[in-house]
Amino acid sequence: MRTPATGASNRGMTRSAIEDPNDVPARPSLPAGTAALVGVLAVAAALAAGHLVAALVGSGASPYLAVGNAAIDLTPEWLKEFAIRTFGEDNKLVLLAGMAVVLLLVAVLAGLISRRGSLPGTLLAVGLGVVGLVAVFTRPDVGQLAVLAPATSLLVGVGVFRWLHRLALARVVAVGATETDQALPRRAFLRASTGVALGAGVLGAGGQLLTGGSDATGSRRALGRITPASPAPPIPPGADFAAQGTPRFITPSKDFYRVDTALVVPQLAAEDWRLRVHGMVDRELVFNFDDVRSRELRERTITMVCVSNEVGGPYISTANFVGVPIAELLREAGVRDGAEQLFSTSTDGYTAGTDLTKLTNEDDGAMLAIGMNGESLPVEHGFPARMVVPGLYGYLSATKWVVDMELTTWEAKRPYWLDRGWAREAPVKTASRIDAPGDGATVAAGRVVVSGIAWAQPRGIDKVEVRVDGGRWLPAELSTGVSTDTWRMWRIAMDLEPGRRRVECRATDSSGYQQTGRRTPTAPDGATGWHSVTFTVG
Ligand SMILES: Nc1nc2c(c(=O)[nH]1)N[C@H]1C(S)=C(S)[C@@H](COP(=O)(O)O)O[C@H]1N2
Ligand SMILES: [Mo]
Repeated sequence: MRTPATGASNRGMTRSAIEDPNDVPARPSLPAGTAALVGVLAVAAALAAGHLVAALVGSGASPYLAVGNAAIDLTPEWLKEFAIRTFGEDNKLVLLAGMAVVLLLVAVLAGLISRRGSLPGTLLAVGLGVVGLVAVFTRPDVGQLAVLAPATSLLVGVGVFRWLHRLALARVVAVGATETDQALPRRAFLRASTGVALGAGVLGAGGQLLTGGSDATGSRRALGRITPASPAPPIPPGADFAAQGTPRFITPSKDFYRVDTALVVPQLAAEDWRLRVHGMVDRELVFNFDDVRSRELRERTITMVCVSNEVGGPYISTANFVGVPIAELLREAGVRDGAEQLFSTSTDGYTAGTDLTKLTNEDDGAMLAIGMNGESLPVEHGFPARMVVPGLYGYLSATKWVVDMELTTWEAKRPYWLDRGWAREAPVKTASRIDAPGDGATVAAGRVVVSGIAWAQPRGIDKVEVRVDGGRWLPAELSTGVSTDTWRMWRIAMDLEPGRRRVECRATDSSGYQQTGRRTPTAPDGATGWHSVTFTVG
């Protein structure tokens, strides 16, 4: 009978027969470490070369980033939600790091399966190259030249792999030869592998430098301040309770939440930007940046919130946006009967579909924004131009780096998130959050000030109530109202019993609707439920 043990001993015998020092091995074999090194160096060289070429033909062409972007688009919704929940705004860094680990493993594998001959690893390298090619080819934001980058990666990867493999094998074959005959191949391999490592570093860094010193940052700096003809009313004192732990009323741009699918922030210079308005319109329009900037610019204070914001979550911020009403642009284009959505496209291929009824009335405040908090839009918030629509979650209204607006029907065009489990229409839900005390905090006994935010754009907040340990709801004090398009802060001083206390809050909007306590997840159209925090009164 054959057992695992006998099988093992059989193999053991076979091997010792081959390795008999008196036998000349039929084919030389690379040590595992050397084989792995060859694989890793080849992949590093491939990536670096591709990255450099991508810097010349458009950063979306970088095979590594293109694969990452494709991964984002292909990731199932639950995993994306999990990544956002777990890693917050670092989720893309985690993805890139995860890809690096996978690539490293594949590179090591390519080496290890090629210890005797370079063919298996070559095939794996070609496979990897094809993945890069397909990823770049299917990016919506790159030109035709873009395939040069992954093609370079493929050629360099395969070439370097075979070259180093040959040198490494020559070194192995030389073992057993005389001292001087050994030294030559060993030095050749050493020199080649060091050269590849250094070369990859230089090419990769060069590519990074070329993309990093991007057009957008320089272009943005050159624009200076964006000054509106009609500024937003000044924020009154008492609009926030920052001293008691709420956010400041206007979120500094650097702290403004950021959510998008872009692995590298799209780089679009204002000089190169065009916005095309077309589809079901009487007149197709094309704007450049100066066309927009020289119009009568308005400023509006708007609170934006992400549909992925969990109950109590951080994806909400407020800014002074400067731009032109979308209603004005649509009036000039002349929207035809039958148009239902404004289908907007970003330079990186992201799309959103906004219900036209939210855009045609100028007073509703939907804008094509080119400024934020007195400056041009920060690059990561959509420079040179984005949409902002008060009262709608960002995913279906707030397209950043927007370059195209098509008037069309729901039937004709399907925006990005629609096929990924999110609703076609999603007005902002009435909601509230407790900011202080923090969950798990310990506060001194006596008077405790509980504070937070509430929002219900564009209806506005009328009331916020707080209760302790499931007791009676007590009304909180509201901050000075600014606009129904913005959040509102609240606070309440309470005498709390020592021990662990659980506090909840709920808001009522100006339509009289009271925030539901029913907990629902963020998909498909925004989470509901009361936020609660538990802390210790000590
Ligand atoms: N081009 C582009 N625009 C986009 C997105 C995106 O992924 N790509 N995400 C949207 C989502 S989901 C939200 S909530 C807002 C966030 O805008 P912010 O990053 O400026 O806060 O942008 C919207 N606009
Ligand atoms: Mo969002």
